[in-house]
Amino acid sequence: MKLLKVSTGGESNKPAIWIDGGLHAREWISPATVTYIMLQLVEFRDLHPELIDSVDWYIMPVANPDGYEYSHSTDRLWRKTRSRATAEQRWGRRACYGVDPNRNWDFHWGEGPASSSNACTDDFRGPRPFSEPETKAMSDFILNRKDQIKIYLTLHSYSQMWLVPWGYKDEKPKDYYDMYILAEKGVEALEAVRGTDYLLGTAAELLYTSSGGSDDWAKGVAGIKYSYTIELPDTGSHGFVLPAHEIEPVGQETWAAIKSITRHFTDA
Ligand code: ING
Ligand code: ZN
Repeated sequence: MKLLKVSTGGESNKPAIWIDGGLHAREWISPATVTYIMLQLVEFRDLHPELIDSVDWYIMPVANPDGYEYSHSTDRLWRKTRSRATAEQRWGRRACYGVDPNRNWDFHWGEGPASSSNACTDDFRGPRPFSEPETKAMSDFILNRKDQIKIYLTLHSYSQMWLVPWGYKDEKPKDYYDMYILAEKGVEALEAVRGTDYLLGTAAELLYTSSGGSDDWAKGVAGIKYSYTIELPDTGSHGFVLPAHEIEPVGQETWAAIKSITRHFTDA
């Protein structure tokens, strides 16, 4: 798995921001948007030097590389990883593949609805938390830097929503207000670019209750206060198969949002 660190070095206690994309294979706008963000951080760093000088960036553009490859070669709408289930994990004779990497994180794993124990479903939670090498590697990396990382962002699609934990239950974290206020800044900056409408709230309230998501783990276990899932465009007319001409505008508006929330940690 490839990870880009963008840093000017120097002090090692600068705030850091983590961004991952492509945890779900078919959500192609996500790796494309993360790539756009990498372009801004590396090639266009002179346009926003303060964001590079005072923050370290950890960026993983393709968090589910086997699934991503499979969605290109064989099944455009593949969601999960590509690990092969054992006979005990599936409910029939057919071979089944893949674990939903956004149900596999070790925080209230397997609780509640929208997370299946059947390996043949799209929301299979896996045989145990962090059964997948992808989620295991990401979580180990993040835990090693949990005090430095101030914002955890994971980009998914689709539905144009800025999701705040919790996803595993209806209640809100006790510092939900702070999380909401920062997210609101991001959404405002995003909407100012070309008027794209985003909804802001918890996954449980806007979509469905489901456990084992990465944002819940980043907040509940790693203790990263500002942890969000961003559901990129659109709202369903193209769904996962967003036309390529949307890559640049989605990149622009998402980057505007990320710049705006990052300033919370750079403007003293
Ligand atoms: N949606 C997310 C999913 O994993 C989500 C929604 C986010 C649920 C965070 C729970 C926590 O189902 C997509 N499109 O993947
Ligand atoms: Zn997703």
